[in-house]
Amino acid sequence: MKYEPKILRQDFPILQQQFKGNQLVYLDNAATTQKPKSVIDTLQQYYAEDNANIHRGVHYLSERATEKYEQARKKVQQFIGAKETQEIIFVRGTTEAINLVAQTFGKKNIKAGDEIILSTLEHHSNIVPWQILAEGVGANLRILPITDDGELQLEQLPKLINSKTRMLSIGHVSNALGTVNPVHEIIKMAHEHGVPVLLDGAQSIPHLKIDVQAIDCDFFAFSGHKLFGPTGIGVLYGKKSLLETMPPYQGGGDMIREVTFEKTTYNTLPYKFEAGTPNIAGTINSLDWNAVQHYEKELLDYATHALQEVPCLKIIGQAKEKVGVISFILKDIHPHDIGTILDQSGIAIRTGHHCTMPLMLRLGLPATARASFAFYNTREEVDKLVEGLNRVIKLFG
Ligand code: 7TS
Repeated sequence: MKYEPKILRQDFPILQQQFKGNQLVYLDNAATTQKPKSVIDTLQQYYAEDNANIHRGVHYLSERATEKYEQARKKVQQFIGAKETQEIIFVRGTTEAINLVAQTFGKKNIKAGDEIILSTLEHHSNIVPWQILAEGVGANLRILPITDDGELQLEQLPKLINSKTRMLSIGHVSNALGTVNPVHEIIKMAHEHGVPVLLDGAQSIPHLKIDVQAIDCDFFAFSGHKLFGPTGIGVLYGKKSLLETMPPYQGGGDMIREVTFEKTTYNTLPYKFEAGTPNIAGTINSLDWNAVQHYEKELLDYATHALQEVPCLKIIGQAKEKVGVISFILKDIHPHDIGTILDQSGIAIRTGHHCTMPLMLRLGLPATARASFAFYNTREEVDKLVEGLNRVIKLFG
């Protein structure tokens, strides 16, 4: 069947809107994706017909809500190729997932003088939780550097891994540059030294088919809202053998087996890590998302060529393997000015440091403009972006 983004996008009500007299061109999908009607309807239906707390009531509604919540866990398990549902922990998003691992696995296993490897490409969400941990226990961060094209310097990794390395936490795809990292090789190298690997999958899950068993990562974190779902829901995948050894993250309802003032015993996986009432409605959504990688690659190639034709535009991040993102600068025009002028024509991009300040420092840039794509974007939208950028150039002479 032919891939028809123009038909697919009809399922996304927000994309039908006009802004300031122009059809919305939404190119900020790395920040958050838009939601199809099926997701919006499921949320509405949940609160209108199914709402009850889970794992608690004996009544019909509670049982039904629990069933839907657990069905969602099963869907996620299948979606990312995990071995068991017990390995799927619902959290608020990527940020919470990484903090959970740092504060539980990290606190238990990382001691003074130990080392944690990150890379220059990381989002702040995959830096600061490790920094907080490292400051607390006296551990050190080691940083895998990048090339000027925005690729990891993989050959440096063997020099960074040593007997003090306790964790390697790395983004699968860079949100700022779109670089796809060679995670198979990285994980193989880390495992040869007995080092566990957390993959920040926030930007890979919307673009690549994920199979956590094939990748063999020890933890994988992602956010629902970057995958056409609601905000406030995300997933931490962890290998069961590791999750079982980890202490709980937050204390509260649902995560316990028995509580007395003297001692509390904890629930089994995955509930041990799901304290309190979660975002139940957020989990219950269709994830029947067939791979659209071919179309997205074509669109990214089209956009890359089109943007290269814009006078004085420089694409930042020229990795051989990229998905979803084009960062760029335009002469000495400040990216915020580019974004503001494009916005007047209904074109939404992101400008700034993209929560990757260490990467911007490495690139010697305060900020970039970033267009980021989803499967519903079209070549016509890319053309409008190019027209918009030409208007920016005219305005700024
Ligand atoms: N990791 C990566 C690689 C990300 O791109 C983001 C969000 C996060 C973690 C945090 O995800 P959250 O859902 O927990 O907030 N990235 C962006 C972005 O590129 N623009 O806005 C948010």
